[in-house]
Amino acid sequence: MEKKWAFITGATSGIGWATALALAGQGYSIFATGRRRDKLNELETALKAAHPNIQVKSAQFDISDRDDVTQFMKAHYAEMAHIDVLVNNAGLAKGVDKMQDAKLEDWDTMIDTNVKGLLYVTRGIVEHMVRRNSGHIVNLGSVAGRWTYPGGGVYCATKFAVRALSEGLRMDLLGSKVRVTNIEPGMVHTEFSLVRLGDQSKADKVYEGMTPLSAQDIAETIAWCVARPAHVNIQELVIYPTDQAHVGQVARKN
Ligand code: NDP
Ligand code: 8X3
Repeated sequence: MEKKWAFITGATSGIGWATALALAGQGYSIFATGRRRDKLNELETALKAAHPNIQVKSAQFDISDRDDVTQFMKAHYAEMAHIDVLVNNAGLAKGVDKMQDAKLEDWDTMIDTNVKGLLYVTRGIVEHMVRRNSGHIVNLGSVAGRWTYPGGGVYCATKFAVRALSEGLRMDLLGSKVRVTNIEPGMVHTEFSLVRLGDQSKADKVYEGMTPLSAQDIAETIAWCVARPAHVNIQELVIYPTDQAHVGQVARKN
């Protein structure tokens, strides 16, 4: 039987890494991407050890670099034609500054990665899914794509954009069998806060006294969405930790 392939961006850490393992557990061969080659190698080793029957490939590129993505898609055109599941996971927040104080480079990084990068990768793969009349695109949105919070305006705007893009893509794909799911988690303990705040002790404080979601919680949810029968499309899912009622409303034990 022909292998099924999942293409996962940002698989070097957190939700992407856990999703690679979860989908491999469902028998998917994995095409993992990210910017850190050492982590991609580590993931390849872990996947092959846990799931010897699947195939694993990886590629190192920056999704926010349009030329990089275009070059990758051209060079791997035949392989992209066989991707069954695309998980647009790579993304990040930079800083928590008020807009009047923020660094323009942080805004560029978030918008270029979370919005433009997601679009570049999607464009390279979705045309093949349409041609084959099958496929599933899972986008990593966020509760930040529904509700805004102080110091998060631009990150939230990128995740609002991801929700709009998921909705728009579903409309453009209507009539085909290609599914689009927008996953919208609250607080998940990954490298996210370290990347955002640039300091491990500040990052640790974000999760102090509460139980956040794990990357595996989200990976299992993604795997469940993908495993629904072909006529079922889970369009959107909001997932909070029990200790979080809303953005900024967290129950902490002292
Ligand atoms: P991590 O920081 O652990 O992982 C982010 C991944 O994105 C890494 O693998 C990183 O890889 C990759 N990445 C970042 N920028 C680029 C780029 N320019 N090109 C290619 N890859 C890139 O965070 P999470 O696992 O938490 O984040 C995954 C997704 O989930 C993000 O879209 C995030 O916004 C979203 N999310 C996270 C939540 C949380 O609380 N953690 C909640 C809701 C949504 P590398 O550095 O190797 O390039
Ligand atoms: C990450 C969740 O609430 O930190 O998307 O913005 S939050």
